[in-house]
Amino acid sequence: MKLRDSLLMNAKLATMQPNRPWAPLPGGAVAVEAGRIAWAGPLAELPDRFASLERQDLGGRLLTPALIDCHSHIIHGGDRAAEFEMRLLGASYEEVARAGGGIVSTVTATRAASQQQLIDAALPRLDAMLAEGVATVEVKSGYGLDLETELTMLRAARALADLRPVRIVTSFLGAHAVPPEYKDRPDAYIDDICIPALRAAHAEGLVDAVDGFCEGIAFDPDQIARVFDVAKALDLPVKLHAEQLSNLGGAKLAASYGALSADHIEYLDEAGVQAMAKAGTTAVILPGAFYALRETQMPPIALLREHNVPMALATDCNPGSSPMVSLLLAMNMGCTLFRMTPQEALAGVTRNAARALGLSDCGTIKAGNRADLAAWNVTDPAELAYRIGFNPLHQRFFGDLK
Ligand code: DI6
Ligand code: FE
Repeated sequence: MKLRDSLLMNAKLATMQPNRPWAPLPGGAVAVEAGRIAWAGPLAELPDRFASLERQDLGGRLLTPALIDCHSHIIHGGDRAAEFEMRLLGASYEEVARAGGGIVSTVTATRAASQQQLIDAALPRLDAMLAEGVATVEVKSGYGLDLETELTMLRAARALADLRPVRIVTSFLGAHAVPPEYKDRPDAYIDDICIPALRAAHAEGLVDAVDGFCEGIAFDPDQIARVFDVAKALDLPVKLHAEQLSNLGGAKLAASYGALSADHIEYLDEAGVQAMAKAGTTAVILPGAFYALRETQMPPIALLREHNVPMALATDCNPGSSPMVSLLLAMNMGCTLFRMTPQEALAGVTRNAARALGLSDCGTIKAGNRADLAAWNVTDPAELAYRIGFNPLHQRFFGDLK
């Protein structure tokens, strides 16, 4: 529900503020004014000026910040079920891509779709996310790979925020794959299409950040750097799909541009971890892609922890490598596959996910933040990561700022 002026009370608050105890406080209350958190703490300490707010009793339930999916490709045409079958018979993700399938097959389907068809296809995916307490979703372009379709994807992404109570953050991912018409001419694609499309999308206010795919089947670090130079000139933050299938030094490159995040990073080495730590770049861990591709190389969680690199978790919802919409499942996979702690998993879909998007007004329960909150039918917050395929959401609150 939308929340404008209200006092949520009788909640166990997991504020997710850094350096605060993990154990949620019982008897907690959150005062909301004009869609923002005005105050949070024990009800007994409620300042008088909030006493007249209309009260909602949460029955002792856990209250967390609403969840944030900081890496998704929910706007796309078609599906890749046939490729799923090919991969089960033994073909690798790279083999499928090199044979003209993979990302390029989704490009064909996306180009064939209208903006309305892209929106209609994305809404059920978005609704599944919202049903799990998500209030902010990052959405990438990157399945158009021509100027018009890249813009259409981003317009469709922006339109989602008018159709549902959700905050959409966009990333321009023109450097996602080389389209068939530029086969073996990646540099020409970057110059002729990717950079002009970025400029056009930015001029239309469609771009919140610039992303790329730095990989043998996509673009090398020099090509990504040329896109990032333009992003920098436009004053747009960058992020990168890096070290997913091999180590090309993408995370280090991204860090040198002060990237918000480096994502996937299964093949990241210690030098890359150090570069990210120095630049304050968040590690976005995507266990759905690891799982779906039957990857065996694990992201360097212990090194990231050791170097205090903040870790986020996201679905990477896309039709090829991570056909997954559940952020709760991503939390479970982060714990079970990578031994992240349940605390890290919850921070990864709240506080650190906000960081990966460069947002400072969500992801924690504190005064000034948007009143994007989630109430859960659980007693211990570790339950959010522990159950599999079960949705304990009681209610999602979306700050009504208008
Ligand atoms: N890595 C991913 O996980 C998505 N893009 C990328 O660069 C998946 C793209 C796809 O297979 O459709
Ligand atoms: Fe991705």
